[in-house]
Formats: sequence, C-alpha cells, structure tokens
Amino acid sequence: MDLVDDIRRGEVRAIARAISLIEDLEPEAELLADSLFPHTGRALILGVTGSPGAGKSTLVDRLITLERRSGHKVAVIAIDPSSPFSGGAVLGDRLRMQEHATDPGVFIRSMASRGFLGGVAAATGDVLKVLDAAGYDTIFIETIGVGQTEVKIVELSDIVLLVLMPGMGDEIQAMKAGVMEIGDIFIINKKDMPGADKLLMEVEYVLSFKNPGEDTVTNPIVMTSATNGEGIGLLREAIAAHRTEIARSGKLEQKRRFRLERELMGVLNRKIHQLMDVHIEVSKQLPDWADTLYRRKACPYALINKQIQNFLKEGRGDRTN
Ligand SMILES: Nc1nc2c(ncn2[C@@H]2O[C@H](COP(=O)(O)OP(=O)(O)OP(=O)(O)O)[C@@H](O)[C@H]2O)c(=O)[nH]1
Ligand SMILES: [Mg+2]
Repeated sequence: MDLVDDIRRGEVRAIARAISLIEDLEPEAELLADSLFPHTGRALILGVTGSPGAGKSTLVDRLITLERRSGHKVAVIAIDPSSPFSGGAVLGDRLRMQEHATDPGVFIRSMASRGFLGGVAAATGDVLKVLDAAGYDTIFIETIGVGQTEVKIVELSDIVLLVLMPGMGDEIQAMKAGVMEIGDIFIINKKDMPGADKLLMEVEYVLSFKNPGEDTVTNPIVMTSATNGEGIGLLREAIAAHRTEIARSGKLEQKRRFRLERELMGVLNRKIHQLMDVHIEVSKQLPDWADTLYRRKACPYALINKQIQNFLKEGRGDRTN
C-alpha cells in the first residue's frame, strides 16, 4: 500500500487521509490499520483529561514547545465530546495551539466522539497507529473528564495526566466520582489562583488511600501555571521519570498487553455484532421483535436465544453441506 509508505515517511497529507478513512469507517481502513500495526509501539501516548477549562490544552501547548526543543515530533488528538461543554467553541480556540499549527513536526487533529463510546475508542486506537507509524514520538490525547469517553481513552494511554484546578468546587466531586483512579500524574494547574494549596492537600490526602501496598508505582503531583509556563519543566521531568519507572517495573508492558486484549475484545464484539446484523438483520427486525414482546407473545431471553441458535445452526449447516 502506497499510503502506508507515505505515512511511514511522515507525509502529513497521507496521515490526514488515513485518519479520514478511519473516521469515516471506510472498508479499506481495516487493512490500513493492520498494515501499519507492525510499525507501531514506539510512541509514548499521553492521555490528558480533567474538568472543562482546567487548562488541558494550554498545558499540552506548553509541553509541545519543550518536546520540540528536544527535537521530538508531537501529535495531538483532541476528542471533541460534542457535549454542552464545547458549546460551539471554535476548535482552534479550544486547542490553544495555534502557534504550533505551522510547525511540520507537530500534528494536531480533533475527532468527534459522535456518542459511540466503543466507536471512539476503536477509531482513536486506529488513529494512534497512524501517528505512531508516522514517527511521532509523543502523542497527546485530550479529553474532557466528564463522562465515559475519557475512561475509554484512558485505556489507550501509557500515562494519564489528570488536570485539576482550584476554586471550581468540583474537584472533590471528581475524586468522589472515582476520576482520581484514572490519573497517573496529577496536575494542579492554575496555581496562581486562590485555593491551589488547599487542593494540593486534598489531592495528597485522597492519594494516600490509593491501592495501599498493592500498587508500588508512585503518583506524582505537579503544580503548574500553564498560562505563564510555571512548573512545565517539572511536569515534563515528572512524565519522563514516570515513564522510566513504569518501564522498569513492567507496568508499561502490562498496560500495553492489556490494551491489546481490550482491542481484540472490541474488534471481536463489533465483528460479532456486524455478523449477526447481516445474518439475522437485527436492526431491521427489532421493531417486530419488540412488538411480539409488547403483546407478551414472547420473552426477551428466549427470543434472542432462539435467534442465536438458528444463526449457529445455519452457520454450521453452511460449512458441512
Ligand atoms: N489563571 C490561569 N488561567 C489559566 C491557566 N491555564 C489555563 N488558563 C486559562 O483557562 C482557560 C481554559 O484553558 P484551556 O487550556 O482551554 O483549558 P481546557 O482544559 O483545554 O478546556 P476545554 O478543552 O474546553 O475543556 C483559558 O482561558 C486559559 O487561558 C493557569 O495556569 N492560570
Ligand atoms: Mg481543551
């Protein structure tokens, strides 16, 4: 595939085209993803999540500057939640990374989440393959930590940066909701604002209860002020140190193996779904099935079990005949 060679040479137009194929669920996207797969596994994937407006994009923008100074190529995928939070904001506005837009060593792309949770993770996973194979050293995935999407995205990341900010009153909510569980590195951004020290104490307190004894990897907390660049150098060092630590302890490998398991499970689920849909025309029959249930002429489990049995019987019949 020429496209694969072009991607591996880092040609931006080929990369953009590949991502479009994946997003539009074009049939050739599968073969493309598989052709790229052997050339992946090199990039460091950093998930960046946290409440709306916490400063995720500003932080990523600052980190890009440092990465570029070290000669690294950087890519950013911003998952657009199409939620009320994005409120029609212009992408460039939300991303705050305009100054890198003309740098050929930086690739920035937003992806709509379209409300399909598994779908976002699958598409994002394949987009990551494109960027990884294209030679980007660091790939950021920015998501807003308000729902299920970011949890899926977290599964795609090597290291998750959870961005918190003082004074919103929601940080405690976030901890209660278990969002704290998904962070590897905790960033208290907007340290120039009142309440940052209090938030630091709260985060330290909550983390002191995290997986006692079981998880030996430490969770750094870094205070930053993204708008004026304070703490960004420390943050970068914390990320590098954490990467070294999880690589040494085997946790990175474990995460990546687990990610592959999840990916296989996701593909299997979608394939089975598609297969069933083709053979039994599930979507088409749903209203009729619902009608029999509504009239109490059938029961849900029995109905589905019967359909599956028929499907399996027919499948077997095809092969033996
Ligand atoms: N005072 C202060 N403001 C900041 C800091 N970091 C970011 N901001 C401001 O906070 C606002 C939101 O910043 P973004 O970087 O867009 O935050 P985000 O988390 O990416 O926002 P969404 O993607 O919309 O969820 C902007 O007005 C920033 O200028 C900081 O350290 N201190
Ligand atoms: Mg943002």
